[in-house]
Amino acid sequence: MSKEYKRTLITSALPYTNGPVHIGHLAGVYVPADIYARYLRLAGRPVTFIGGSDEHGVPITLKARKEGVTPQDIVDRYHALIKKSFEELGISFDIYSRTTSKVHHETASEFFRRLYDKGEFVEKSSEQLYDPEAKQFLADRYVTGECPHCHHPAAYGDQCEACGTSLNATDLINPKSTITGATPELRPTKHWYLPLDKWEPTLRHWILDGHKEWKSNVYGQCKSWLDMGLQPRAVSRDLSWGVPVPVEGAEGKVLYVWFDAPIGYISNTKELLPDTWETWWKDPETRIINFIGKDNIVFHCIVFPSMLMAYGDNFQLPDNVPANEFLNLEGDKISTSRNWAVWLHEYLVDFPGKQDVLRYVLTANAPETKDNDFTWRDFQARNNNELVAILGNFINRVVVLTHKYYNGAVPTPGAYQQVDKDAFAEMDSLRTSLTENLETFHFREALKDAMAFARLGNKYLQDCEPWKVAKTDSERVKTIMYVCAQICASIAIVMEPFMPFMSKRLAAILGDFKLSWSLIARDNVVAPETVLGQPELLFEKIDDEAIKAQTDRLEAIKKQNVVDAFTPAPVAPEIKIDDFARLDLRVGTVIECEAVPKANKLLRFVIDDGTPEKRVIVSGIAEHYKPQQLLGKQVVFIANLAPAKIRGVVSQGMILSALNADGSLVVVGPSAQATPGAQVK
Ligand code: B3M
Ligand code: ZN
Repeated sequence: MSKEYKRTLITSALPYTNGPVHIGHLAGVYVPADIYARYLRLAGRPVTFIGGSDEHGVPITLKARKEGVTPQDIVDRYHALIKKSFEELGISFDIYSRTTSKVHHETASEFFRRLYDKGEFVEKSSEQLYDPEAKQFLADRYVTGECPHCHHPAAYGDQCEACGTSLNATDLINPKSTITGATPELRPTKHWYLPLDKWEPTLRHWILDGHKEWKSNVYGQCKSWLDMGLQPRAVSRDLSWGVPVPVEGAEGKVLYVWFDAPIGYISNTKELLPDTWETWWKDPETRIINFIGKDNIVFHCIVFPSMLMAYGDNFQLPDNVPANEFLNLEGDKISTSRNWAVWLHEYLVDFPGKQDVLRYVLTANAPETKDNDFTWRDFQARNNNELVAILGNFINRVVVLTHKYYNGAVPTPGAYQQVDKDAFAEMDSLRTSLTENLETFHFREALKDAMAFARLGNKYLQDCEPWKVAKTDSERVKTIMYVCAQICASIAIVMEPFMPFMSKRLAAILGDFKLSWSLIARDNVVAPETVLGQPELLFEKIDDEAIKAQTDRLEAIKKQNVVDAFTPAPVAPEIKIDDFARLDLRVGTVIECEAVPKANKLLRFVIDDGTPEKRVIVSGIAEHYKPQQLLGKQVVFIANLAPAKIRGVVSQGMILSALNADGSLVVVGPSAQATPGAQVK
């Protein structure tokens, strides 16, 4: 931060209300934004923390159509769910509003209108896919068809989920509208474009020269966008859900969701502070910080700033955009559509009262500089080995000992020895490092510094050994326990941004002092005679069973996803009836079955094929069937397959089976009893 600011406006990306929020959103955006907001408040610096739901866009209309409800129903459902779960996690928004609000519609509409009136847009016609039956233009997501790359039969107009290729709807083979099934046709449509190229020199100077301190992932992305050269970008869409384009001749058109959503930050500030909102947006002494995920960088660093500059009127650009990378889950990309996520609202039910644990783990493991992985094992280990064993343990020892020696009343200290002075000095230097890390958005490092206060406390106790000293020097014990109470007080403060629930409980135990950043490492924050609350466990161990329930759930989802993703293999080249007639398929009854020694995949069958000789067939299905499982069952086999020697056994044919989507295998047999040796035609 190069200059002194009077106030900080913190925004956090507005989540789409087409689903609940998950740990990826939390680690990337909301937990860091909340840490920063809480830190500034403790430091006594004016701050407004803006949140809200992004309720427009195509995915919401698609979800509504799929469920047979209105888009409004969808956004009402998820806005309520998201808002409530954020509250429960302690995300301390000053406002959490929504882009369907009246204030927002008016604000976004006025914003567009002003740019339009100032001549900041260019109007352009282009050809787009149109559904002649539904009589509407189709967003890419509303078109499906065959993927031109992998020939998956149901690729979307913007992407094939089978092979991952990005597509244009017009690339699809045999495209169909998902609304009516009709074949779309190309029709011209008019849209408004914001010429980003006009702002390129200003953006270049502002970011590349002026903000070298931005995180390298953010700076790097901006630089590569700018180096590629900016193009005009359409800011309207043919869609019925959104903020209507407020000009004549724009029926059936709405503002592009990425045009209206960032204006939501402004609308929500307006709703919170109807009289003073402009100070938070237009005064150069306001510092604006946008917390976002990496997929939002271009919109926050290029598009929205261009919109603000086009609007003029002294709107301030962000001073920093600390975007995070992505969090993965158990080694796989988090995905709403594949249900591969830990959902916040479910976590809150499965781990009641453990909001701080999630906040802690997501911060300790935050994807600040690269993508990172959340695993339930790591979650358990961090809780048990760090929160319980280091932090909870120190506080518990202090409270228990103070009750044991002094009925809970903090004793009056005597003169300090070197070890006591060292403890304060060390806390002081930790405070410097902690503050520096928070100021520069290095929250993982900041959390390490905060935990170092607890480590320091444990070490102090271990070095001073009050339980031994008590036998010889009761006055010295008073000083030790007094210093311990001061360390606990510093812990309550430094942990507040990260774990506000435990911090509140700890402050209550310490006599409910008012938390303030200026009190870190200070003496006499908890005064002598203060009676400490009863010992309580601030953290509890999380057992293997709770973790297994979560990993089992993920395992089941993974299996389900494989089944859902199944598409039948392409049909083999056509054959003639004569080709089929050469194949001699028959029914037989299994009369013996045993494992083939030293071959873990093979079973040796003796089949009653209606002949006195019977028939031996070796089949590679031992991973799917135990030998006795198929005894007495009827199977279909190829009778005229040339015999082959497999592991020393001559196999006279092949048993037919089907491979299921989930990888399991079933042997094929007749639907009712058949005569052994009967031909299958
Ligand atoms: N809703 C995209 C997202 O959740 C979008 C953010 C808007 S911030 C103005 O990734
Ligand atoms: Zn494909």
